[in-house]
Amino acid sequence: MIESRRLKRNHVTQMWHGYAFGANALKAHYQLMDCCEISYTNCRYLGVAQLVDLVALKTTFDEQGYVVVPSFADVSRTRALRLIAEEHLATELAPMEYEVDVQYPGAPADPEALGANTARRLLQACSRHSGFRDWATADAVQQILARLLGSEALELSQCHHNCVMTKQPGFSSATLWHQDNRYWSFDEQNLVSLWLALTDEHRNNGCLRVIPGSHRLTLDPGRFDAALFLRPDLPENKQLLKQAVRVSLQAGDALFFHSKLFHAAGRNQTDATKLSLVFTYHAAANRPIDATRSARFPGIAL
Ligand SMILES: O=C(O)CCC(=O)C(=O)O
Repeated sequence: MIESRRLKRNHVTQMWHGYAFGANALKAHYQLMDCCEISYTNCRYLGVAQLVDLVALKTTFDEQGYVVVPSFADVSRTRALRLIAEEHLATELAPMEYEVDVQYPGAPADPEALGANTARRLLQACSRHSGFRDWATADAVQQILARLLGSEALELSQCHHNCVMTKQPGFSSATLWHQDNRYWSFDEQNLVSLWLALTDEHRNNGCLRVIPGSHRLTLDPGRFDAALFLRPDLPENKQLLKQAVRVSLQAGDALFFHSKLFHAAGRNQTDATKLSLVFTYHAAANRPIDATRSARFPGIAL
């Protein structure tokens, strides 16, 4: 059902969703599109079994600022990554960020408050487990990113994201509308994040909402608050937010999104933990600005 909703939303996405698997599908696809370029990765080692039309994917990404690749990670890879995350959560393996640290709506107010030590993110994913790093640097991931960023030479930033995001039952907070460029200081505002759902993500557990096409907007500084969230009180922002759509994901689905795409997420109102593995990439030629948070750790060259 999720799939059919997506298909209705975007015909271009429909083309490659519809022809995602198998040799017959590939033949059918070529009959439909004789000039497309196919990346076929079927590699058990990587845990990726997916046929992706890179041309259609790039078209969707450029238009919408995001694109979903369903079942990008196969079931066993997704499970393995989820188990690592669950173990690190259970043992509170540092470095971690807690709900009280973010002070987002719904977060406990101070370190003594109930739920203050609820996990929000497992930080430094690439260095906390080789499984995370292998996923983040997998060939299939690189092929898509090279197309989206228009560069073969890529870097994975270790300075933000590079984490497992969690939304825990009970004490999770909401993230207000923002562009990820609030975290980044680079020569160019052109970074792409890869969000892999390790568990299903939907309305009730705080899945992402996005404003399609908003990565092409340039808004006056007055539209934002001091923390660079969109001000909800302004009529022009209210108008913009009417275009928001929910990005429901099933475990194993991957969302690629541009650092200028406006997005937000709600609280987890279920009794199960939501887990998402998130990394951000940029062209190697796009450099972090010295002495900013984006230059704190070296990028990982892909
Ligand atoms: O899951 C969420 O609350 C959204 C997180 C997010 O958008 C971010 O960290 O940039």
